[in-house]
Amino acid sequence: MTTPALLPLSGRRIPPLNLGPPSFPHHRATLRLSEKFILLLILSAFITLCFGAFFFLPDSSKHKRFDLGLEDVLIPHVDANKGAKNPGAFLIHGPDEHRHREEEEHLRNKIRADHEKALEEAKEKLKKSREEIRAEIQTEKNKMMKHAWDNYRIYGWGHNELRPIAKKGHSTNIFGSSQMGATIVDALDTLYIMGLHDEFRDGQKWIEDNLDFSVNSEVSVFEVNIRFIGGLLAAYYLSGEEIFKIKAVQLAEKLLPAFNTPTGIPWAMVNLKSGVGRNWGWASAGSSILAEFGTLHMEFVHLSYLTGDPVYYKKVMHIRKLLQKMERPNGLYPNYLNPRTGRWGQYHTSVGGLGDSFYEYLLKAWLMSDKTDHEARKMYDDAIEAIEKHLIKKSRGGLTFIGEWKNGHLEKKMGHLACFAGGMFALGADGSRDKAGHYLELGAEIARTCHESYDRTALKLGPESFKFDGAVEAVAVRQAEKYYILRPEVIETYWYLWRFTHDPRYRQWGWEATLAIEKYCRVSGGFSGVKDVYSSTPAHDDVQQSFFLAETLKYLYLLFSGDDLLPLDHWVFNTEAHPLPVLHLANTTLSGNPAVR
Ligand code: DMJ
Repeated sequence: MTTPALLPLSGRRIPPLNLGPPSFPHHRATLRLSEKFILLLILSAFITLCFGAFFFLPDSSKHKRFDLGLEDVLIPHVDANKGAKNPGAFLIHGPDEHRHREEEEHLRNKIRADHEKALEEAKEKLKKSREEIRAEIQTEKNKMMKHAWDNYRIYGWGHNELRPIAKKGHSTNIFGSSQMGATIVDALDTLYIMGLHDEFRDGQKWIEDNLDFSVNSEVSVFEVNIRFIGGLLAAYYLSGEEIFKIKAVQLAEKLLPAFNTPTGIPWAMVNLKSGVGRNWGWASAGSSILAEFGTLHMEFVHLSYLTGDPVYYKKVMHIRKLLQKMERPNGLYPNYLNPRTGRWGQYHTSVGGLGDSFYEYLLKAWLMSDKTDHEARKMYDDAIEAIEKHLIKKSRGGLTFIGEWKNGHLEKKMGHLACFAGGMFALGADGSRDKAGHYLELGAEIARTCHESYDRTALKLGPESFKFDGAVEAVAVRQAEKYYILRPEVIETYWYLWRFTHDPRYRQWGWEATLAIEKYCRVSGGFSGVKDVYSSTPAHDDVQQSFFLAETLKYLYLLFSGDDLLPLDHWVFNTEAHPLPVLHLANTTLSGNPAVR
């Protein structure tokens, strides 16, 4: 296969942070905003020191006051036996006077020495090259990622996830029964973006040597698509390493049998070896889930683009056409669709779990097509209009929330997952039917509500789900909804809002979340979720989710980086935060172009 014209390939070498294809704006030669900020900090530290010196070094007016005999009153003398509270301790008695002056002299010398040392350090810092300063900033910014990755590397290598307290591997049924290194694949692009190139190469080596999809293992089609195919494609586009594309295509071939249903709506799960598919036992009337079969488009379009094989594109377009033909109660898409009968299951609509990324992918299909996929944009606009009409409300206290629609009734409950919608509304504002300002505002309101859900807890971390019920606002009520599992959605929304508004509150809120994660989720073996965000002494759940490395830490990093890092007019993030480039498909037909890219 030839190399896609889109890519800046450089053989086996991982190129520096030149993240875009040749037509993309290159990394600026000048210092980024954050670096300028650090330089400014150093400079202001220097100035502060000078002021400090001015105020703290011996000053003659004080000596004059001593001469006037006021020193007894002005300088408290702490008697080790009696303590400063003893009124007598303020008096300096004759025999102590000499010792007191010696102590003062000693203190002055110390301040002077400290001052000179700090001054030297500041001077040294200013002597450093731009590259050295940049490297130091990088180290500070990716410390959390290093901690998460290094511990996974030590205790969970090759397993899907990590138990950071038990210090061993972990997995759930979404990844099947095999060790597929989900954390490695999910984390690759974050490592690359953060400049952790040794770690990236380490991950790449594991993938080359170990990642094998011919295993008798039943996996979630959706999860494997967003984390593995999305992760591999992003790693390929960023690094240009062919191995990632090869693995992504191998895996996609293994997922194709899931589409062998009477309607072409895929099963939720498929056995990678036998190709046998089935749905989750808990899903209404044997249905497939909207957010699962509706979150394949981005990756599958890229697969057809990269391989020249239309099969992937056709599968996802078939799903879209089928959905377009279906009647929608109140204009809303229910979360459940039976892949045998093609009928809706329970009439439950949500922008949180079960529905969320379906809406996200309609918008992103349009963005990814360089805004030419008008069909996707219209489906998004229509869906959001119905959602706004039926699901979005304001609480008594003035918080905008997205409820869940169940059989004609609005449940005033919002999931942490639904918090991603703040970012989605902001991202979709441009291109909306004359309502750009409205959607940006709506995105900001959702961000505020989700921030409140964090702020109203003991840990300053958000619960899995929160209610709006009478006096209860943005607070979890049931014990089973009080956990935080290192999810990214709120930070994701802060980042999009920051990119579009540059309102400092989003960095402030992101910083609050960072401190809370550091304080309550960091353990010696990595990062863990917590079971109750309202308890000031929370128990850990002992799971370091792969999406923490793929999404949460990446969004935080981007929130504190310049806008020229992965600009949004060139990159579209899949629902697991894996960046895929905008496709300029002017003369390309994905549905059957034999050209191999
Ligand atoms: C991620 O795997 C993806 O963001 C998905 O769309 C739903 N949420 C989880 C993390 O919370």
